[in-house]
Amino acid sequence: MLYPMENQIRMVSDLSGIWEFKLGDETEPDNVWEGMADMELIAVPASYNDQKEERAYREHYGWAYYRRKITVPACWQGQRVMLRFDAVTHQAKVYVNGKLAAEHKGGFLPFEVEITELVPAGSSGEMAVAVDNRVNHTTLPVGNEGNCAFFGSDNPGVPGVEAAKKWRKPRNLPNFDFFNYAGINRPVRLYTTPKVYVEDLTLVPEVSGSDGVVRYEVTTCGEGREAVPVSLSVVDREGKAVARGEGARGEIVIPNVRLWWPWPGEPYLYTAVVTCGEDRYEQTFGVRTVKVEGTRFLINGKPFYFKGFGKHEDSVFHGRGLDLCLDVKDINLIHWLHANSFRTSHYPYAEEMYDLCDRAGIVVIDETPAVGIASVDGKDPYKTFSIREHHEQVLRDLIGRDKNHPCVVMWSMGNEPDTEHFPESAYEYWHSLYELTHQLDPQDRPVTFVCCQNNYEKDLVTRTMDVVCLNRYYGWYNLSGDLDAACYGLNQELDFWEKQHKPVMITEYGADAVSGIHECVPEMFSEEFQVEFYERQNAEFDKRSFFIGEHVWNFADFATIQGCMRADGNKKGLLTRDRRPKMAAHYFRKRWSQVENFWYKG
Ligand code: BDP
Repeated sequence: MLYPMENQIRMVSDLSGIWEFKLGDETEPDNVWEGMADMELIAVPASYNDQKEERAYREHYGWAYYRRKITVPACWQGQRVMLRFDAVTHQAKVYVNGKLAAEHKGGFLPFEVEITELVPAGSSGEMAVAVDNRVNHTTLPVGNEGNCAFFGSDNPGVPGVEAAKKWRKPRNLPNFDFFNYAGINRPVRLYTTPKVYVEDLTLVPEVSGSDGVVRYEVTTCGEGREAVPVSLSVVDREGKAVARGEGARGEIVIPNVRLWWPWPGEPYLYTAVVTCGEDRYEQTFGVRTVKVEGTRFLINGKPFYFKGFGKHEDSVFHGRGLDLCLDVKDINLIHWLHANSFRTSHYPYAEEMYDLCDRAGIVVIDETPAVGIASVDGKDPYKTFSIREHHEQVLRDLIGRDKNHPCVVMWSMGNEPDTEHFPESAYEYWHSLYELTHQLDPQDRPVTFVCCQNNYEKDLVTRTMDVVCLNRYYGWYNLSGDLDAACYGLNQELDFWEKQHKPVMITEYGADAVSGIHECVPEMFSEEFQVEFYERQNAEFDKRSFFIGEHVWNFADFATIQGCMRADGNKKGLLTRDRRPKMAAHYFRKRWSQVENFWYKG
């Protein structure tokens, strides 16, 4: 789905601002307007959870309602008018003037609906959005039904505890370690297109000698579109047209192409300008190649070493809501740290972030929200969860949204599913999605998923991915505090992976460190331990030629559900939640300044 853009043809009206809001309950709204008295105020875009000092907001379970007036200006007459939501978490029903106009499942990808007839140009309408924040065995991410909390303290079987359960209110029990922030988390916009319009654009850039070769396809829509001429021209950074194609599809050549390189190389961007009759759409793109060859990950034909993090969209007050200032700050911090990449753990991020990464030369592993696919009560999640269809849809929509970004170099289908206890089911599930992902991506980028600490000898899936991505907590969750033993365990495992002849990277490793706790003899939770943890394990990674990258867990501290394993959230950040560096940030800044993007392992 194309990002809504403003240019000399298309108009955009941003609906960010103060909306009206009310918490609902578990019942699906029949007539959403009935619950609309006594509304409160809420900022959009942002999660609702931290906007008011009430447990009901923080721990809400079920539906919530948003309302505002929308106006379509009279000067939009004759245009097609779209209403677009960049992300509503996790499920949405949109009503315009009392009519259900759109429904969407999944909290991290956009959806849109045409409202040209519903709200004619020159008039206003009432819009209500019902949002459901429940996660269960049909949603991605997955929530646990029943009383099995992720970091729970339910003590099954203990009499008093069992008896107390009847007092437990229904609640979200996320099977994932980030706070279940919900609401209208990303912008809502009205935008126009002419009646015959560009619906989609696919760009597949390749390199041939010193030239760039771009295969393109423009999908157009609207009555009479067959007769409307389509063209695409490529404009360089100075605004000069460097290639042109006529027709909805074709192949064009950019002579003496300038490639997109990860920072500190030059992330050169071109703009594809598409016209379709009256309509016009502009899309920036970069020319770069991505390929896995043997145990190497090649960008523009050179072996790349990933230096970076798993991140979260998470900030004070906004929750998971779009915060452009924070995104820019994070990009600058990534440069400050001499990092070159991150994974959008554990869901697709806001579109604006990918644009920033394109421009700033930051490499992205783009992840779906498939997190928490783990066995409950010993049952096979692949047989008991109803997620496959939704997962396929998410992959379609994710690739549809992000396919043209040069920053995206690999797709991650999900994070830490069970691959050990039901290895055959896991293989069947993930391998069919792996094939689908390859089919769906016009650029056919590498595909992976991220595997959790497990019995890697039993796991049949991880070894078949294009890149083996490992989340490992040697020295933290296991062999806690004992870094000698941790390094021994890690090396045993690395010996196993060496024999698989695949590129291997660590996508998570880390230790909680509470900013300000210092020790002469480093122990867990101190800043010194966090540094030592990384120093010791990085020294092992450096010895392995097939090892293509280190992604620290996490870029910054972040909010989680309360539980006996978390004090004010997860503290594995190199930075605090308000982006102050811990000692480990300074350690990595120095290390990564000496680790080149290319040829680090020769
Ligand atoms: C990993 C998860 C990540 C957690 C991390 C942790 O992928 O979401 O936050 O552990 O426990 O297993 O810190």
